[in-house]
Amino acid sequence: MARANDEAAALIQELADLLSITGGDAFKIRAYEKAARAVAGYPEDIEGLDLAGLRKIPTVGEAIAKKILDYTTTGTIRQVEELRLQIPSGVRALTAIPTLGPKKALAVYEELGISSVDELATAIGEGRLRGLKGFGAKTEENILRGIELMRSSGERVLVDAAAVVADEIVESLSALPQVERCTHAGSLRRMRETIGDVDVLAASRDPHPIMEAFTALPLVAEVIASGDKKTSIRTAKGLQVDLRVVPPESWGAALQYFTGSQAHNIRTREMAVKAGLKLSEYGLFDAESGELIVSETEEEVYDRLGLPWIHPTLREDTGEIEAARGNELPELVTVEDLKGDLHSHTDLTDGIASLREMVAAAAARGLEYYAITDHAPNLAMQRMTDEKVLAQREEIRELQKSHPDLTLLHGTELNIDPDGEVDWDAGFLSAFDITVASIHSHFTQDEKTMTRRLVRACENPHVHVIGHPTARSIGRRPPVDADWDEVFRAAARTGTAMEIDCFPDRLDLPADLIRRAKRLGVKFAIDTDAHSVPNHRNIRYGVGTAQRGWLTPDDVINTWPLEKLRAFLRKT
Ligand code: DGT
Ligand code: CA
Ligand code: CA
Ligand code: ZN
Repeated sequence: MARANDEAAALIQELADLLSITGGDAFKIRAYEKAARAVAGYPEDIEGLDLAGLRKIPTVGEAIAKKILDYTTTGTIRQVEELRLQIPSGVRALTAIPTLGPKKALAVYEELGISSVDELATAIGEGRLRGLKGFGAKTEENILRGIELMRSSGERVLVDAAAVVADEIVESLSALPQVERCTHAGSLRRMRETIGDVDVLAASRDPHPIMEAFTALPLVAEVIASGDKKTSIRTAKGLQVDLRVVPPESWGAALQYFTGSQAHNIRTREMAVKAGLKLSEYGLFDAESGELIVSETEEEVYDRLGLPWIHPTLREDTGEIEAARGNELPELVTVEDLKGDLHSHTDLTDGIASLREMVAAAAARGLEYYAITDHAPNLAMQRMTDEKVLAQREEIRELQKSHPDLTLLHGTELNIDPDGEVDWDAGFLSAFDITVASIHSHFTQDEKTMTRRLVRACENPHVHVIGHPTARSIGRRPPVDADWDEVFRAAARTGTAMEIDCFPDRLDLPADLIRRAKRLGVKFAIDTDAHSVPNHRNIRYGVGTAQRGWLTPDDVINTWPLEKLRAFLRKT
């Protein structure tokens, strides 16, 4: 449904990028960027909307509405096509480096004739950027980091892009009469933060029509290989999907095999061998007789290996087999355990929905409490003021009356400045129900300075949650450098929660750091950081990340009843 919205948003964002290369008006560029986010987050399908309908999208005025209409009628935006022709493709190739802005890309292209990422990496190695105005050693280091990030993310996609495709396929195939079971497996079932390809598994005695229906799905752009056991396709966006069809009596073994990880499977296969069994993609067999052992569920497979069922998010061979053997697997936190969300934005700052709409979305999630945490004044571009935030508090009190089952908390997202200080004074801060404090600038401080900065934020009695603590953006901005154990010890000591931000390009804290923090006694908040109504759906990715970090409901403060949460927020 949202595909037209996503494509239009991508074109508007490209327009902003192209304009910033050609030196367009900064105000206009910002307006396009904002509109791109608004279109992507708009719950209604833009296909079929007329000019008046399009103008109802927040932040979309007459001019942008016309461009969107251009897209929905012609499939493209004419101005984008024109600008593409004006800008050398070499410059555009360079702007794909996340840490290289359009101006600098243009400079290396014009001054040095560099028009590819490889050429740029070589030029930096040879010191050829040294003479250029505005290019210091720090810039070079940043560009190299960006190139590295870009190369390491390779062809992988963010988890939400894979999940949307997988959901659509599983839904379509499940409706076929031949399909007895169907689900996704692979890294997506394990909730890895990036996905190489999507693996879908179906159980049936009649695979042929299923494969035919699969290759005929509208999202298929190319059939890579087709057979009755396995068929692979590629979507228009270049994502590969492998579909395997297995007989129903092998479902459990096949699902276990294709969920992986490979490292986990090596361990389970070894255990099978020791038990006189053979475990493969074709099923679970008696090693001696070769007889198939019916294993319709994963539980039966693990049970045969002498283990309790292991949750897919734990299957990375990082201690789960040992924990399973000792009956010490964690009871993982689930979406249903969450009673509240402690980080969200409205159109008072950079959100695109009103307070009323965001609160309605929280109520629809069945939450018991919900914090509104718009940006604080030091993030100047958000134009927050004391008056605005106090007026919002009044508005929330008023709105509370129509939501007897949902407690509204008035909070704010503070900015941790380079020294670890935050916006507003203690008096003003103490009137908020909750605060989230985040790093929004000075991302490249050295480890010692950054550690001190985060520790000071934890030590602030008015800071309750550290928002997206590493400030990374997957594939675009590396995590900040800090001595995380020291930060986590400070968080545990002061009763400051670490956030797990659910945005698929953040997932921050990442799972490995969550596990380290948990060992040091830290508590967590799984927050959507929603800037729109549909952003609430990202909760599954944050919960998946928390599960990969082995968290139980008790580790997560927003699974707690409100009274227990309030006691935690008193930070004594
Ligand atoms: P990805 O696609 O790179 O994000 O990661 P996965 O884990 O989805 O990997 P994929 O798609 O190559 O294979 C799906 C699962 O199938 C994998 O997690 C384990 C299983 N698998 C695939 N090939 C092998 C193999 O050669 N040996 C073993 N033990 N398992 C395999
Ligand atoms: Ca895969
Ligand atoms: Ca695969
Ligand atoms: Zn936020």
